[in-house]
Parts: sequence; structure tokens; C-alpha cells
Amino acid sequence: MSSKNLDFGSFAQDVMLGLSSYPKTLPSKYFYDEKGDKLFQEIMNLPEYYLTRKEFEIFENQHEEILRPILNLGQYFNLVELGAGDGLKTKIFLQYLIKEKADFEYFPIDFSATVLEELKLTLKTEFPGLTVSTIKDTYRGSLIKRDWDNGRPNLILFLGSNLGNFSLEEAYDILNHLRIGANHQDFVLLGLDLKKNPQTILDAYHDSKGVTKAFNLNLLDRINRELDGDINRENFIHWPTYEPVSGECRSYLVSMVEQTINLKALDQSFHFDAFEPIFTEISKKYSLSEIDDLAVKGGFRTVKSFTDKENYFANILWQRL
Ligand code: AVI
Repeated sequence: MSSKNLDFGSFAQDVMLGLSSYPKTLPSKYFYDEKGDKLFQEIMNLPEYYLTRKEFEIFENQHEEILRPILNLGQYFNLVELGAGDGLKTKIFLQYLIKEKADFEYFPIDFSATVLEELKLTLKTEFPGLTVSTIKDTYRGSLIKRDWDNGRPNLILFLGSNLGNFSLEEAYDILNHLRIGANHQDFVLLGLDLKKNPQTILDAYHDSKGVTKAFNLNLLDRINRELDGDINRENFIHWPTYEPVSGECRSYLVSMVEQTINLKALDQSFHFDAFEPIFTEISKKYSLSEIDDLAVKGGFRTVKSFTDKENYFANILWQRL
């Protein structure tokens, strides 16, 4: 592949642009190859990674109230999920909706084909009568195309603090897409991690088993594999930070030596100074009032906020104005 005709928005082009920038950066969406999907599953089960457990707790204890507004419409509806992953938490909703004999179709959307295949298989065995239409796309892509749109009301799930993987500016752009993707009076259920003891947050991204470190470093293995690179991952460390004012948890890969890496598929070399970082991920945390602000500026009305017992995590039900 010549570096002059890379596909726009492709892994190759994003790596090329990211490693040529200052500071160097790599988009976190590329964590999720086959190995990365497995590591993320492991992360969700780590004692330090409270996010998944807390959202699960909210769904287990409050699913009836969360789903009441869409059920009260008494009509066939679409349950659309952006970044569905393994659907573990959503299965609580599916189980309840089926028990309530609700008429609905489930549209899980994910960027990873492997994840969608696995999800479809488990749903087929666990909920044989459920109508499922998977969509492989990005958040923005799916919200522009609206492949689920059949004139019926929608409940759009955007869970797991996935919006937190964007800066505030990008988050507003995603919300803008969400507003365009939803119809007037559609519901959106957002899952966001809340600001809390900074140590608790930092520990979630610096676990004692080193799984998050492996998740971050896997990006370098992916570059080596897919772009014929010669990166020595031993030359990099995983470095998470948390800044309590902005609520930004940021992860870096820091080059511990001065080095040049070569990516044969791009026909390019990239130089690193000693201690030069690559910014790989933002996991932004919000306060409840900052989330209210997102709703107002994004064009949504807050129906209700649901939190776990420790106020670690929030699921906020919005309605599109
Ligand atoms: C998917 N996303 C919400 C996770 C997060 O917490 O930002 C990804 C993750 N990165 C490191 N650990 C988990």
C-alpha cells in the first residue's frame, strides 16, 4: 500500500495522521480488534472497573421505572443501542420487555463485526422469539443513516459511559447527531460515569492485574500486525491520568526511549523522543449538573436521572424536544 492513496478514515490513514501530529495521538476506537474486544470483556469484570457493575445495578433495581415511559406509549417501538457490545446489561431490559409482552424490535449497533456476531448468537439462544437487526457502523454513521427508522417511536440506548470517550466538544457533536437521528419525542437513555474520588477513577484505569495496560499496548501490536510495523512494545508504558476539574481521565502510551519505528505498509518511519507520549483515550466523567447542561444544549428534556446507591454512575432518560 502506498502512503499516498490510503483510504480516508481507515486505520492506516488514522495511524499515519496520528503519529505525524504533535502531540502524537491514536483514536481509541482502534482498541477494539479481536484481542481488544476480549481484553475489554476482562476489564469489565475487574474489581477496580466499577462502571459496568454500577450500571448493571441501576438496571437490575430500576428497569421498570426506566422503561415505563416508552411502555406507556402502548405502541410497537424500536430499541436502538449505540455501541451494544455484549449486550449484557441490555438483556435485563429485553427480559423485562418480553415478560411484559411489549411489541418491539432490537437494533444493536457496533463498530465491531465480531461483537455483533457473538451478540446475535447469544440473543438467538436466550431470546428465540426476539426480532434483532444488527447494524455495523460508527455512532455518527448510524445516526445519519437511521437504518432502524420505520416511523415507530424509538428508545435509543447510549450506555456504558461510551459518550465519555469523547472530549466535551466532540460529545456535543455526537449529541447533535443523536438529535438528528431521533424523532420528536423519542427517548434516549444515556449512561455516564460520574465525578467521584479521583483515586477510585484512576484505579479503574490502572488495575492491579495490568489488563488495562495490555488493552492500551494492544494498539501497538495491532499496528505491527496490520501495518507491518517493528514497534517494540517493551519500549512503551501505559500512563493513565485523571484531572478532577475537567473530569478527564486520559490514557497515554509513553515511549521510554528515543527511538524510530518503521511501518512498512505505510512506507513511513516515526521518530519518538525519550518520554514522548501518544494520547490514546479520553474517558470523561461528569457531574449531574454538567449532564443537565448537556441535555439543555443538546436539545433534550431530562425525564429522570437514575443512579446507583453510591452515586458512582448515572443513567439519564432524555426525551428529544
Ligand atoms: C468503552 N469505554 C467507556 C471504556 C472507558 O471506561 O472509557 C473503555 C476503557 N478504557 C479503559 N478501560 C475501559
